[in-house]
Amino acid sequence: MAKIETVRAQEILDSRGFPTVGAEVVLSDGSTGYAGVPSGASTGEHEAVELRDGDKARYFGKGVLKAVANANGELAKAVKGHEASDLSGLDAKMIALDGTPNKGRLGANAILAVSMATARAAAASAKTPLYAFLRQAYGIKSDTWLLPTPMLNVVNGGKHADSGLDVQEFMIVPTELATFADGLRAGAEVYQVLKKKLAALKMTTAVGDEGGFAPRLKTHLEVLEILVASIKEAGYEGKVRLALDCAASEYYKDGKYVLEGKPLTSAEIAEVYAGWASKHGIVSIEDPLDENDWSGWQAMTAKLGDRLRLIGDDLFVTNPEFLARGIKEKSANAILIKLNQIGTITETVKAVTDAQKAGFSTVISHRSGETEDAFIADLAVALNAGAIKTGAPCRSERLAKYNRLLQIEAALGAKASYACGSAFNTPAGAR
Ligand code: 2PG
Ligand code: MG
Repeated sequence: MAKIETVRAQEILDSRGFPTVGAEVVLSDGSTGYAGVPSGASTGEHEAVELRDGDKARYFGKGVLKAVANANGELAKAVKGHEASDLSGLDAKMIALDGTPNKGRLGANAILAVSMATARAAAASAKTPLYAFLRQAYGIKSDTWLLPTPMLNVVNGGKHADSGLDVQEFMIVPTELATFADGLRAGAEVYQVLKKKLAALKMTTAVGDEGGFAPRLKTHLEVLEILVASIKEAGYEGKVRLALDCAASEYYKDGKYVLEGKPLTSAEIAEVYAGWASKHGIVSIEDPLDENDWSGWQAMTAKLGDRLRLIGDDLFVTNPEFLARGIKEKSANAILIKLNQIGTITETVKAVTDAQKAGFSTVISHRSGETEDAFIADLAVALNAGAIKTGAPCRSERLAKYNRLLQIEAALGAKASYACGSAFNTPAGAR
């Protein structure tokens, strides 16, 4: 048993060079834990509040000194003496102290930094790896240790690059490999073949925010075709599939989806997606529609849900309340999970377990602005999430997560199993 003694938060920089919150928690037995909070660009309207200073004289208003002061001040005072292994009690205390529905007073960035750093410190105190500690802390009973299938974002568009592509992310998904290490290797090899192909086409091979390439290809179909060709050339035909994150709220204008310059209704764009999916073996589409287009989502799930995982990111914002509506109305069949959309580990775990109970697939996700923190790798294994999306096999803030999963897989040895296509396993699926 170890109690929280000190919280030491500070302003650090994320992978885009903008400020975010880092925090160290020290326990009464001397154990320490450190965590860095990520930050998104294509943020959902209903996400918990990322508190920024707004002081234009520092970092163009993006400083986080207020959030840091809240962590070192009010939060530190409130959590001092709290039993570190009681993560749900700790999170409940911080939520109550904040007192707003969206963590707007103290900041979700401040609260999450304390939540994550405490989990790390408590795991260290218990001399348990973080993934095992999290499972135990939330009373999750399972003998399976599922290594998540990586969704590697190899072509960046939307708000993450200046490629001119409307769709934000084109991912490769190694669904038919034996181990996580084999899956990652397949992803990395396809990525290198893609790079050569783009170079041969005289396209830029500079990368976007998540380490994927940002070629100025004219159409989305062209991207899909070059990806399929790269998979084939790398020798992974039938073993590596495709997935998209449309982040469609970004191209929803005046009630229409403006794709490649053409305004489409939600029913029309569903046809376009269905065409791409059947031709190119797409297994999932994240945020195919706007975050407030609930009826469109419902219709799309009725139409394509037997063939595709339709993943709610901006739609659900990792919020168990939004998810409950989605389950009831059959608005999607999968959820993207981001700790900082909701702001505590406890609420994040609830979103995952609620989704799993309802038969939804769960994908643990990074943000486009990341740190070297690999917390989500442990979280994915702790919860048997089945899939993780954390960028290209390129740039260390992305690889920190993939490399941590390699380490976990090796440590678990024969106890580990690879999720393969299970998160995408639809009855008439592309598997
Ligand atoms: C997304 C994420 C991560 P951002 O939309 O899924 O890829 O992007 O962090 O910018 O919201
Ligand atoms: Mg998304």
